[in-house]
Amino acid sequence: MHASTQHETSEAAVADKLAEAMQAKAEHQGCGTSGGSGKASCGSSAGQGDLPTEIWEKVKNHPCYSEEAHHHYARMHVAVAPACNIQCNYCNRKYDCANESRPGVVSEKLTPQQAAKKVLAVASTIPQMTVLGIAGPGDPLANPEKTFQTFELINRTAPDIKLCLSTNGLALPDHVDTIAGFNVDHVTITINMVDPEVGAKIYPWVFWKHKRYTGYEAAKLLTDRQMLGLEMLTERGILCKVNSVMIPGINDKHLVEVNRAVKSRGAFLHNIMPLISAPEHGTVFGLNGQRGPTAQELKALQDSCEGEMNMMRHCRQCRADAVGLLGEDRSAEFTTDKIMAMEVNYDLDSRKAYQALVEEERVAKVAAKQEEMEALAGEQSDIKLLVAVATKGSGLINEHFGHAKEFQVWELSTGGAKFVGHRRVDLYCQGGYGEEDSLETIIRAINDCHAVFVAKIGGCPKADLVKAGIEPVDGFAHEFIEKSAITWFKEYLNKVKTGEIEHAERGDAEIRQGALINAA
Ligand code: CLF
Ligand code: SF4
Repeated sequence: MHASTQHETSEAAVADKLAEAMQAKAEHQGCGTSGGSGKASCGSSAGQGDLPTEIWEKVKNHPCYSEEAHHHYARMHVAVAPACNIQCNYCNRKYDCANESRPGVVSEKLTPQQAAKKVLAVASTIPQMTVLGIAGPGDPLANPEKTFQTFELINRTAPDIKLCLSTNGLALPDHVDTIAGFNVDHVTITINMVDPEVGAKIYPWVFWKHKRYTGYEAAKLLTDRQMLGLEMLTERGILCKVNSVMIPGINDKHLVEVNRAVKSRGAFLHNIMPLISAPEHGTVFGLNGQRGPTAQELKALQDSCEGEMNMMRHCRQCRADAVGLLGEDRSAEFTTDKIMAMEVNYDLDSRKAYQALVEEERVAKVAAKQEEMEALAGEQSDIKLLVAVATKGSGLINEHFGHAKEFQVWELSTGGAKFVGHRRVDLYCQGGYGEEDSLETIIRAINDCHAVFVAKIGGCPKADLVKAGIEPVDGFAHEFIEKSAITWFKEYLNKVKTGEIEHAERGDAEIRQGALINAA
């Protein structure tokens, strides 16, 4: 499908859904939308798990802080913060901050006023956009005036939108009170080390109070400020996520210690991201051949930290002007030229009505999963395997194999289906034809999976997938992912039990490193 056709289709779908939602709202008595805070009051507890209610209220519509929410709710970034106060060896300052973006991406910089207009434009077009983040293209707290002016404008004009901030932490302790004053509930700090000896291999310098520090001294200053900032935020009840870039041979083993240190200071979520490094990014690590981790190395580290605290596995390392669900990129629809020419109709009631529908979808998804889990209850098996899923969101298997720009990866066991990551791939279907080269890279990207669930797939890629030992599954098109995966897994276990198939472990998979310009 051409990009424009796809866009028109999704806009039509939003319009239809919105019309339905408004109708439902008119008929529905119990879904109040009143309340001074302007936040939707018709939330469900789908996905709450054992989270305390006050925390759940903060994370339930935040696509980064709740894995379950990321299938349904979108975020946007505004690129108002160009300057940075440190240097990371995985960053080239020609591009966006690599602590919350993939290397090699350049965002369109905005003034706070342009940013506010853009937020209203996106909020009117994408009613499931619930979070505004400032994540670069440099460090938001190295640009405090622009960052806080933007927050002030958004608080005034779009009070239902949650504010989110991502920082390297150097300037954080100086701004904690201001952050709390703007009701920012979510702050991310990128913490790659708690040992300055390790830090000296990652950060050549930091710039603080008009002075440049280098080596051990720079890393010591940075880690002390990061820990202090984290403590100050958690004392104030602000939810903190810690991002860490996994750099094999430099901090991979050390990140377990980082995990313990941030957990003990009250961090809510730890997001261990792979280093993405290639010579064309022009970074120190890219040029000196520093490799990123494989998919299995990343997953093993995330698994080993999981007993300690919540691990984020659905991060897309998105750009400083990202718009849309995680994994989709609609930033091209909202360039400065386009938003300045747009008529903005920010309507809180229709946003809430749409979100009420989303909540119904979430409840239905959880109920379907529950039914299937009951069917799995008597099963005894040590088998644990991965499957890949092509999805456009909403927790559904609703993407064609050839149109998928990424595959979600789910781990299946008798304990159920668990989201464990995603793999970005090159489009297989380009201009109506399948690309053999991209099929090979797709197979390498999901090589650790036993099956791939898709809404539709052609004969050629099907045959090649089977040859590679990956079962293409298209019998659950437009059904819920978790329920379908559990149903398939139950059948798989039966086949193993009856001897129809033999279970075998799969090999490792690749995390895509190159061709990042224009990536979401
Ligand atoms: Fe943006 Fe970050 Fe807020 Fe999310 S992103 S500032 S917490 S709203 Fe999310 Fe993007 Fe990963 Fe960041 S997927 S890079 S974790
Ligand atoms: Fe680059 Fe971000 Fe590091 Fe600054 S904090 S050097 S922008 S990766």
